[in-house]
Amino acid sequence: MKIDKCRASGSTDLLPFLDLGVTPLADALVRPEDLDKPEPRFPLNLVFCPESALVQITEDVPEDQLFDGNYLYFSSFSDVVLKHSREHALALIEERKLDGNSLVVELASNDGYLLKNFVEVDIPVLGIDPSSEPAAAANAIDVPTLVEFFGEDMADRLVATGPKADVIIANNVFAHIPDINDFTAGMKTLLADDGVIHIENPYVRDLIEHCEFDTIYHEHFYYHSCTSIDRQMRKHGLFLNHVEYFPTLHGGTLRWHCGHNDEPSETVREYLAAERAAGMDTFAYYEAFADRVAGVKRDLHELLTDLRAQGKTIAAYGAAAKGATLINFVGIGTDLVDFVVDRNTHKHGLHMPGTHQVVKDVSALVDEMPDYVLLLAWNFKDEIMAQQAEYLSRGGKFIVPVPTPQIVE
Ligand code: DWN
Repeated sequence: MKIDKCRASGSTDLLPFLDLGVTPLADALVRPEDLDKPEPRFPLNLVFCPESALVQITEDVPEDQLFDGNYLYFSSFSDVVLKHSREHALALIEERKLDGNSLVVELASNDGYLLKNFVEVDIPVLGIDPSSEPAAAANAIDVPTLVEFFGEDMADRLVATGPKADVIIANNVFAHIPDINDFTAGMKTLLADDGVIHIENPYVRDLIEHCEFDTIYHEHFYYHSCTSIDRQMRKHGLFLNHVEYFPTLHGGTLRWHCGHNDEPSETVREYLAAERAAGMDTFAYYEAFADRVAGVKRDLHELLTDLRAQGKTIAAYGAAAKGATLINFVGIGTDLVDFVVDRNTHKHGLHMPGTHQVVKDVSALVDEMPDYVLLLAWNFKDEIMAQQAEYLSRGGKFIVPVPTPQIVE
């Protein structure tokens, strides 16, 4: 269903600036027996709202279609993410003096990849995630997880029967919720008076400046800036108080620290001033993006077509959601890329949405030695190229698609 007003501000002044076509759901890998069936497809367009300063997609895909029983994203398949998460947990334990009387709640807690670090030192936690398979994996490692979509109603039920949260962690979820106001109101209700909320999401500035258009897909409703976060928090009596930047995580990620009290650190003033200076609170900053995306699409398709014309073989690495956006928007079918490899065993034997390359174990790279591998999970380039040293030593080459297609050896 197409929105006619901003999901955050309610404004009808929505300014379109990117159209990625009508695409299948990025995490909806296809089972072999379903290859001949039509896949649900939805328009994938971006608009900017001057009132909320929020970039967002125009299509509301029902949440249960996005994060239902066959949502196969497991955070624990990345060593980088596991290390980043452990460091985050240890810093929180130290800074907030967390102990057996504390409560840490993670919204979209996936497979327990983060909360397990608190469980290990007997700090009470609660995971909340609507996707049953990752939640089952979390419960299997003693991370108590409720399989539900979080919102104000759930927050009311939780505080009626238990303590408020000293820490709320919302990593890669504040972009994923169709009703951002209900979700924010729920955090306001659930947070203890002196508690802290840590929200982590890719930074829209990196998306634009590094042309990371493939990170746009239907489960990412929003593409946040410090300005949009600051405005959204204030709307609900919360305040943005600190900003941390992780330039190599998911293509550039910010961690926003929020709370009930308005006590901003210098980082907040610096980021808001830099975004104002760059014009990120205006449409002008976004309107030329589509031309750059079209350039990457043209250059990448030409590169792959030329390599195939030379008789080269090409595979891809990472059955990632961003990979689905890239191969569908650029038009990378099995005529160009034969198969995709991925460490996530839950994805093996399934097929990429729309283009239907089969997903194999990463061992297929050394076994079959394709001449080139399109790195769909480019955000883990260093981790993956180190892991695939054998493939590289035998002459294999990677192609990194963004910000501009590059062959790396
Ligand atoms: O917001 C989201 C981000 C954080 O993760 C979710 N909505 C969905 C998901 O997006 P994605 O699938 O584009 O994320 P990743 O983490 O970039 O996907 C990487 C893919 O590559 C996964 O399928 C796992 C795989 N992988 C691998 O095969 N070998 C990852 C690493 C690090 C590896 O070494």
